[in-house]
Amino acid sequence: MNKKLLTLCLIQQGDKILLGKAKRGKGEGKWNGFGGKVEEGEDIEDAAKREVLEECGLVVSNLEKVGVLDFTLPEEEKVWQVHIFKTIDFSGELIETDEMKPQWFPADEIPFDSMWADDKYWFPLFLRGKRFEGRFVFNDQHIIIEHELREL
Ligand code: 6U4
Repeated sequence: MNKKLLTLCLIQQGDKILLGKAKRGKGEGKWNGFGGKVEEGEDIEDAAKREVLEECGLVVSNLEKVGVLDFTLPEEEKVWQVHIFKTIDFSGELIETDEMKPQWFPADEIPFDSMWADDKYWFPLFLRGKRFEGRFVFNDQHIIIEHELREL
């Protein structure tokens, strides 16, 4: 496998989306959904659930697969393939962890300027309930130099 598999889970309640401000990793300081690396032999959806629990204390179920995006990043040998899920089903107590500071955002107040640069391309599709796939190539200034995005 020449790709690194990652998950990203977006939790929705009414017109609000739960995001977390990352405290470490490549996305440090950015708002994003919850997620991380899929472990060797782990089911992708199970990895998505595990990461949500680890990062914000919630137990999620009924995940819906909404998108797959490939990212080419400088100084990363492997393409990052991010599997994006959405759910409205969650339980447990929302907590801040050493990885993420969670906060609910109204759908029309998503903080795109403090998110990964690709999010402003695909998030509108997600918010309209669409499924999508695509790929983005970043340069070392975190700028997108090439991209494709397709609604499914
Ligand atoms: P873990 O497993 O948390 O150690 P790590 O390799 O540190 O993973 P991290 O935390 O830097 O990765 O970032 C992974 C998280 O960010 C995943 O939820 C996937 C998500 N992600 C990565 N690139 C993204 C991008 N361009 N746009 C986006 N989310 C991205 O919206």
